[in-house]
Amino acid sequence: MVLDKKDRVPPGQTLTDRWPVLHAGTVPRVNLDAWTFRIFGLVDEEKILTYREFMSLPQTRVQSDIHCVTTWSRLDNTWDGVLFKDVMNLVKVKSEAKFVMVHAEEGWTTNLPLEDLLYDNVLFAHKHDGVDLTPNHGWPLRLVVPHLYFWKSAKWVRGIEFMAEDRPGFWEERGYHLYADPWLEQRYRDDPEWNETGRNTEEYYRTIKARVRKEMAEKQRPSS
Ligand SMILES: Nc1nc2c(c(=O)[nH]1)N[C@H]1C(S)=C(S)[C@@H](COP(=O)(O)O)O[C@H]1N2
Ligand SMILES: [Mo]
Repeated sequence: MVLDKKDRVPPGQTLTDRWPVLHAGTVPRVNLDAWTFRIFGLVDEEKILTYREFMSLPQTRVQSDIHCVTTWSRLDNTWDGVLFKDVMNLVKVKSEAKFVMVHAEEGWTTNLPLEDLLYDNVLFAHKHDGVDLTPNHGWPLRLVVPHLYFWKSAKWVRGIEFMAEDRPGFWEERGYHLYADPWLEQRYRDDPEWNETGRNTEEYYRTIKARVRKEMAEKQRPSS
């Protein structure tokens, strides 16, 4: 069944043909020779892949829509990369594992239920619309989870950690929803800033962004 374009846009979202760039902090400089992908946590044996090893895994092309919590959506994106389940098959995951923490450069993280990552269109992508990702969109590798708000689609991924219990990632610790279903508008959890900003998405986002920028600046300031 092919859905009408308007039926593919979740509540509160507006379509864009542009592809905005959004992240906390700066675009990391990545050295492919030193790059590794670590599979750890509740696995029988931890595994570390080099860039070459990761890129030699089975390649899949999928098409999907992007829904960002800041209210833009972009339809029909083509991604090339390696399905999450093909990466997971490299290890034996313990049966207690129910959640995954995705780890990116500079300690950035996001949490997801394991079963959501096993969908046929969830992959670690290195190409968008047929061309290599640019550094600001996550090169050399980013996760793509189309059915959740786009902050779950970690850029510059470096590893996955299997966990028994859910644990909030970077934005989730700062008030973003733990699950993030765009069709249910699961944008934020109830936190003081969300209520203080009158539950206005744009105002909240500005406030929380300002706080994160301040936190990051403090972290980057050389300690005396
Ligand atoms: N490592 C990392 N990945 C990240 C983020 C980030 O700050 N760091 N931001 C997320 C957010 S909020 C969004 S909307 C998307 C934006 O991806 P884009 O810049 O390619 O549009 O990346 C997500 N992945
Ligand atoms: Mo976002």
